[in-house]
Amino acid sequence: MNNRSILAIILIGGLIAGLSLFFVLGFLNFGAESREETPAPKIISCDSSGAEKNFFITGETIYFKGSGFNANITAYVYVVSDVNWTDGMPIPARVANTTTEVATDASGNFGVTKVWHSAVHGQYDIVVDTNGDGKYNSAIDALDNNNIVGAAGFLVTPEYPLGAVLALAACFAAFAVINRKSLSLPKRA
Ligand SMILES: [Ca+2]
Ligand SMILES: [Ca+2]
Repeated sequence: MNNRSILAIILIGGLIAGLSLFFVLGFLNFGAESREETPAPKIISCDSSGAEKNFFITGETIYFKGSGFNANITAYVYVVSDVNWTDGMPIPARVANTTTEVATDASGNFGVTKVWHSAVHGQYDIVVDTNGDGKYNSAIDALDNNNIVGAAGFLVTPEYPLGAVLALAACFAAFAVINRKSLSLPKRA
């Protein structure tokens, strides 16, 4: 065998190895993409008509709705104080007097569902634990999270008395007048 044929064998061998690697990587990548086609289910906090709502007043009723679940399952619902979620973490204790279960329909959805009859002041998230293991699994469980500043799913604030609102409005008006005056001062040469 001369040097030329050895070189040719090395080149052909390299080419075959390269092509095989290309196809194997392409196949693995395709597999990853097809897995991503099943997104995690979604939930949102909403009002009684189903419109998304993230700001509530103490004593208001809070609703939620969801889609993208497995069909005809009973999943476990937790309203919890706002936390940072990481995959696999245990779900914190449920807030008292909130809904504990929800059932999905034949399409894997559930419509507007009351989750908390009379909400208490605070920042909260909702998680639906679909496999009932008491842990948050990002691929299969649904979160209502990151909808307000501070990253909570919804906020419940006390209702301010009318007097306080009027006083605040007066402050804003006074501030606007002062601002106007300072703007109309003659400029220095
Ligand atoms: Ca889970
Ligand atoms: Ca929300």
